[in-house]
Amino acid sequence: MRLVTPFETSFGRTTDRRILLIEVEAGGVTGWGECVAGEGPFYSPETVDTAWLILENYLWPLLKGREFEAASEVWLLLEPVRGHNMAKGGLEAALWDAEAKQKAVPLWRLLGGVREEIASGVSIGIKATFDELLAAVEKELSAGYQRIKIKIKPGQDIEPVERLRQRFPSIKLMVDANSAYRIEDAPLLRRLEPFYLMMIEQPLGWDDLFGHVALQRQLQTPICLDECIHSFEHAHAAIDLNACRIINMKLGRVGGYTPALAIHDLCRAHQVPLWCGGMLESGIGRAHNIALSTLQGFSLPGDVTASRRYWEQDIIEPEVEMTPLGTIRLHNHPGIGYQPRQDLIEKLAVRKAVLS
Ligand code: OSB
Ligand code: MG
Repeated sequence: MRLVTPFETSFGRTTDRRILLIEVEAGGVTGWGECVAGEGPFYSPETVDTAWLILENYLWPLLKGREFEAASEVWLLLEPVRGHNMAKGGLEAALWDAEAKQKAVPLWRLLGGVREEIASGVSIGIKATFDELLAAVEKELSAGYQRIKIKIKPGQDIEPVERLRQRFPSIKLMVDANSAYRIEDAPLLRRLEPFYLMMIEQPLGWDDLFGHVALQRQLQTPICLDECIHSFEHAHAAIDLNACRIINMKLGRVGGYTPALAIHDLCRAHQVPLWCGGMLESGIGRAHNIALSTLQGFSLPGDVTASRRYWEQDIIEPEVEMTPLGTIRLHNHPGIGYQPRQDLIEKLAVRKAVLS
């Protein structure tokens, strides 16, 4: 699927997405999930191709013919496979959708969600010029989005933030570095402090908890971890060691709803604010992110936005829409609450495997 606008981060530029969807038949109903792995191993070690291989050769055989009462049991069944969280997360999420449909309840209610409307923010990629960035920010603010996140990298950091802050003194503003800096850059990152950012997301190495502990000690601005949080144990360590003050939750990065719910409860117990991240998902992954964002602990606006920001035509019906107040309203249909458009999915599909 071609993105409406290419998306650039410190680790690369994405123009087209290759999206791996998982459709499961369980207990007489059909559930849908999306594996959020990227095209290359640049955000995390997984890719859409490794996920395909792991799903087919290792995850599916663990579930084949197994009886289970609830999707919450699936995470443990998949435990023999180490890592490959995005492959697991897509499969596990599809089974949660199936369970909700079987019980004829919206997935967000099955999960224990409490919000009928979630707050929406945007993630804006790195632009060639400041004028382009400014135009993008103005567009999103006038659409009503509640907070602006811009991607930064060395050489495109202090100046764009300073100029945006001058122009918009009172918006909720944050940056995401996607691991582009090293601890030696602490003095540079401290130059962001005067701009009272909500947070700096994942400044250091994708697996570097220790570095973030050292950096957070030198910063007033909260660090938010994204890439580093790939399990309950990493979330626990990050919180206990003060490696961050805020956590970005991604269903795929942690391996599905079961670990996401455990991390959610941990964050609530420690009063660590959470928000839901995004991975340039199609409508199916987007619908799951919306359901997850209804949990009590998701107290900050997430990177969960309307379909039209990404796609000319999304693969769900209806598409995800935002209210003028920068929120997304939940549906009360069973499961994820949006219908996959099978005709369009069929037309876009380049590869298909049926496992039984
Ligand atoms: O770091 O949050 C990130 C997109 C792809 C990979 C990593 C990230 C992102 C985004 C975009 O920031 C979030 C979205 O709008 O889907
Ligand atoms: Mg991020």
